[in-house]
Amino acid sequence: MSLPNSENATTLENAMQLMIQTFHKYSGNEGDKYTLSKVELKEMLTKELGSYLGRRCKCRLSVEKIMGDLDSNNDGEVDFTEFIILVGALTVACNDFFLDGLNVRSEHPWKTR
Ligand SMILES: [Ca+2]
Ligand SMILES: [Ca+2]
Repeated sequence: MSLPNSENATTLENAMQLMIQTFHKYSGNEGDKYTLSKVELKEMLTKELGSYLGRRCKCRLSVEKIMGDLDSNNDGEVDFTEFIILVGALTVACNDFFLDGLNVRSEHPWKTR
C-alpha cells in the first residue's frame, strides 16, 4: 500500500490510515483477504470496539445482528465499505454523545441508531 508517510500525515489522514490498517489486520485472517467473515468481524468488534459495543453493556448485541445490519449486499461478509459505514455510524453516535455531555449516560451508542 502506498499511503503517505505517517510522519507527514495530518491527524485525520492518520485516522484514515488507521481505519484501513485495522480493517486489514482482521480481514486477512481467513477466507477472503479483503472482507471480514463473521469470525473476523467478531474478533474485530471485541478487540477494537469492546468498550463501545458490549463489554460494559448488559444489552450485549449479537454479532449476527450487527453483521445483518452491516452486510448491505448480503454476501455474508463485511467489506471495507460496509465496515466504514459501521465506523461512521459509531462516530456519529459518539459525537452526539459528546455533545450531549460526555458519557454520563450509561446508554449504548449503538442503540441510538
Ligand atoms: Ca477474511
Ligand atoms: Ca457484504
